[in-house]
Amino acid sequence: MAAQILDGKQIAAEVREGVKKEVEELKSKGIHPGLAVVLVGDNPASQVYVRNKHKACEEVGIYSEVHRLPGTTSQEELLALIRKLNEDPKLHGILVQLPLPDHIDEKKVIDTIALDKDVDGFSPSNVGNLVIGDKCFYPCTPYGCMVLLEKAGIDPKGKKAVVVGRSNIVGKPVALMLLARHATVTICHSRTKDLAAECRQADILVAAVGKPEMITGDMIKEGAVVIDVGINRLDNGKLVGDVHFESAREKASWITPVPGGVGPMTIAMLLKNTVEAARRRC
Ligand code: NAP
Ligand code: LUD
Repeated sequence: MAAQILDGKQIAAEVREGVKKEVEELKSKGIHPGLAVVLVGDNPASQVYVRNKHKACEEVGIYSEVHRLPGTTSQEELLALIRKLNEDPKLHGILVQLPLPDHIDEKKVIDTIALDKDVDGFSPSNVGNLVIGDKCFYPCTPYGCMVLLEKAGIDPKGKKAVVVGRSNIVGKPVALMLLARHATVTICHSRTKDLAAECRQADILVAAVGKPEMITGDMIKEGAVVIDVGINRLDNGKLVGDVHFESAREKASWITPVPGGVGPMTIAMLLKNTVEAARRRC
């Protein structure tokens, strides 16, 4: 039986509607949530994502400013801008779009963002709080994955979750969030011995690898829920995930499409975190 589609585009629209109401409520109390997005260089995908983040803010009434800096910007110039944004009371969130040019130390940049404005949730303290289950910002993409599961009515409790990928921005945090929801979690990576066997154990499979269509239907347990985080642009311009959609769909009970799955959720959860940051300030 073909899986049901977990429609990220639709669910993201619902999240944005909720955020819009929260923004109105905050504005009635005299608080206008604000976000700064910083883009360094001219990575075409980043340009699309940043434009969409700005548009999404405008739609829900969040004040948004985009700082577009040339790829030749020095690390010190970038850090100086972040320090200025840290001090700006109009701004509740600051996001520096990744990847950064090679000459800039990503860690230094993330460390410079004020903790209470780290709406990406990438700072070491925030991640530490996520690990110990303390109050924190959930990184937007993993947060989006969790909301997708919730909207499909899937409770991770007691289920076997397999996460393919261990990056700091997706794999590790999504594994921690699944663990916090009482799943039994396995994290796979490039040195995992038998990836297919690990994946076949999964009731919930999260793919965050960056390899087009590498997870195929034969690697999926009958009835599994498949969350495809991957965004890969093929030479012919087509956008595909890390999961081979057609074959996986025959096995899964639920599956996210690419595009229209996790991507739009990432942007919606950024809005949610920005409102949360504004709420915490008051
Ligand atoms: P990343 O930093 O490149 O991490 C990739 C992970 O996959 C690494 O942990 C790597 O293992 C693992 N891996 C690579 N080849 C593998 C293999 N053959 N078998 C098993 N594991 C393998 O990537 P990322 O930033 O997490 O992003 C992953 C994908 O998600 C990309 O397509 C990216 O564009 C997409 N993405 C989408 C969103 C969204 O909003 N939808 C957000 C962020 C990222 P090692 O650690 O051993 O190297
Ligand atoms: N850096 C992110 N870098 C890349 N897809 C995103 C993303 C929207 N600091 C920082 O925004 O959270 C971040 N914080 N990321 N990403 C990836 C990652 C970052 C990826 C995809 C989309 C944000 C998105 O809207 C659409 C979809 O999947 O339907 C497709 C858009 C297209 O390319 O056509």
